[in-house]
Amino acid sequence: MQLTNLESLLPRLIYLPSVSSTNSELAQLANQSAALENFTSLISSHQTAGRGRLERSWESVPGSSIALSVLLSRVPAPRVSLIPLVAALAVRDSLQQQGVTAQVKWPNDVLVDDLKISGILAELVTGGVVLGIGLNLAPVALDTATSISQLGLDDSFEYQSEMLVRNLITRMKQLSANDFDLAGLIAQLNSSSATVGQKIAAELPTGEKVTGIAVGIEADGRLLVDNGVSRQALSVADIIHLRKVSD
Ligand code: BT5
Repeated sequence: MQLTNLESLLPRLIYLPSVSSTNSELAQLANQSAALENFTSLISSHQTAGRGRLERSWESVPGSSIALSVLLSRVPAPRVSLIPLVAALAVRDSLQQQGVTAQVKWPNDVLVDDLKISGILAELVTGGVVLGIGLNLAPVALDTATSISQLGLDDSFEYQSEMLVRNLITRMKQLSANDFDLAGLIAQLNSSSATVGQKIAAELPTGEKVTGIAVGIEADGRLLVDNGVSRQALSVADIIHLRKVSD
C-alpha cells in the first residue's frame, strides 16, 4: 500500500491491512498514552468487528472499504457535539469534488440517492474524541447501501483515503479555529441535510418514538422536530424518513 501522500497530511498514520475496529484500536492507544497528537490516525481496508452506533455492526468487504479513525483533541468542548455532522460534511465535500452530490442524513450517515455510502461514529476518549469513518469502496451486501465503485468513481484505497483525509482535516481545522463561523456551518448543515424538510419517525435510545417534521439542525447539532403541537430537539436518535413535506 502506497500511502506517502496520506502520511504527509497527518502527524502520525498507522496502517493495518486488517483490524478488529479502527475506533477501538485508536481509543485504546489514546487511553494508554495521553500524549497522542491531534489528528493521529489509524486506517485499514478491513475490519473484522467494525462497529456502528448502539452496538450495531459496520460491514466491510475485505480490502475494498476504508475504515479511518482520527484522534481529535483540539475541538472546543461546546463544539464536540457537531463532530459527526461536520465529518459527514467532509465526506460530502470529497464526493462533491468528484462530481457526485451526496446528502447528510442526521445524525451520522452520508447518502447518495438515498443509499448509505458512509457511516460515522464519534467516541469520547482520554484527551479528545476518536472519530471513525467507514466508506464503501466496493458494493456491500445491503440493499440500503452504495459504494464508490457503484458511482463509477476511482475506487483505489490510496486515492479515496487521501481525498477523505484532506477534506476531513480542512473541516476539523475550521471547527477547532478561534474564528469559527458557527452560523455559516449550521446553514451548510441544514442545506445539505437529507433529513431537514422531511416527515420523520425518530426512535430515541429510551425506546420513545417521536414523529413530526424535521424543521432544522440547531447550533449544537440537535435535530428540531415539530409534531404540530410542540417542538422537540433530539440529540441522539435513529431516524426513518417518511416523506418529503412538499410531496
Ligand atoms: C454507523 O452506525 O453508520 C457508524 C459506522 C462507523 C464505521 C466506522 S469504520 C471506522 C470506525 N471503526 C469502527 O468500528 N466504526 C467506525 P449506525 O448509524 O448505527 O449504522 C449502522 C447500520 O448501517 C447497520 O445496522 C446497517 O444497517 C448499516 N450498515 C452496516 N454496514 C454498512 C455499510 N458498509 N454500508 C452501508 N450501510 C451499512
